[in-house]
Amino acid sequence: MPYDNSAPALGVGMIGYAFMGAAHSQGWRTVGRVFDLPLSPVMSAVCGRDPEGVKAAAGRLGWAAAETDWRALIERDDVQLVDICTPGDSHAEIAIAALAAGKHVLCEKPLANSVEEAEAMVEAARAARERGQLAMVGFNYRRTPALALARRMVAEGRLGTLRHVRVTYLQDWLVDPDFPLTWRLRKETAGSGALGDLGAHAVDLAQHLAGEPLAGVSAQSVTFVGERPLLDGQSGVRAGARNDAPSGARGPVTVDDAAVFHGRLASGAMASFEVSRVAAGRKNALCVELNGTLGSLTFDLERLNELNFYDNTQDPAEAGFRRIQVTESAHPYLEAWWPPGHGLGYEHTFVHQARDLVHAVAEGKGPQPDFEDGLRVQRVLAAVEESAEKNSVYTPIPGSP
Ligand code: SOE
Repeated sequence: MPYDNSAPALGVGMIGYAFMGAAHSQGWRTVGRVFDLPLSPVMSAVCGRDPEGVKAAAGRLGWAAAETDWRALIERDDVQLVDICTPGDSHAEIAIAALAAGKHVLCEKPLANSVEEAEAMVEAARAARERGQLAMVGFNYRRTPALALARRMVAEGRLGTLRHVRVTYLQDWLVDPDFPLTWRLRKETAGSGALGDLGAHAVDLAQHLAGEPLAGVSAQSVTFVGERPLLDGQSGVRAGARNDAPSGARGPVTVDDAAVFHGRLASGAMASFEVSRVAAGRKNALCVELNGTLGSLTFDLERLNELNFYDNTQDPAEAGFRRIQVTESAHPYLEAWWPPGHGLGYEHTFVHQARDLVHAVAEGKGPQPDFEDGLRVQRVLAAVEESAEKNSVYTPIPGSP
């Protein structure tokens, strides 16, 4: 959808239009209206297999045209950047083809369904980088202002030497045993369950906030509900959607419902993780805690405009956690938004992601997180699966110190 911005156009084509596609569309629709950008994103075309569905989505989400074949979308002259919002089993094929077609790529997380696919994507991104193309993976939570502030504080040494990084990411949309067998519950489409869906964010954030990789892990994972109602035709639906027409038949769930794992970061700090989609009452509870020799930080996505800081250099008589309201123009991304004190939400992380990617394309550098970051996470996910299969045997992460 065009808007008044005199900067040169950057044509965007998006593949997939369910939950993540809607979130990315929100980012592309809004970014040029809030931030001053060196390029003006134009929502050229969206792609999906169902002709009626994709046409309706184009209208609803603000895309100028609809395609039903992703190969046609990546060949379009009005598309310079391909945004991949499909299930993980098609990420590698689409991203590699889009890079070969000379396009920049934004790919949803987790980067792929296997380490091998992620390695091939990194290879393709490296070759494309030589030609000036960029490839980014969508770990959007890095761009929550409070977590961007946390990253800044850790990098400035406000926490001293890190001792603990603790990340839990809990949801409850699979508590109901009759929730249908969507693509997110099948290994061949999603790669893994809560692990790839939520654990990918948790691992990326731990490594990003600490500024160092995990060296290895010991893990347990579990599938509590082994069979779920089949969907008619087994088409995927957005997370949270209910099956209105259950056929009565059930099929096997082939991914985890929950996983718990721990390990050490390269510096020796302890890192621990718990991810679940069956934690009743936890809706989108991504909680992060960092403890260092000079202080601690805590964050909860369900209160995303707040960051709690314990400064261990304070007078002990007055020491205590201080709640920083991350709503001020001094905070990351917030100068462009509302007057002081007015908070942001989930969707703003996608606007910030689009902002940073547009800058990276214009400046020809970055963007972070790139496909190498995505591969680093993928290796951790694979190590977690391997360790869990071997009943928690410590599993080193290849390539980590
Ligand atoms: C579903 O569990 C989901 O939408 C994830 O796939 C997203 O990455 C996360 O941001 C919210 O939960």
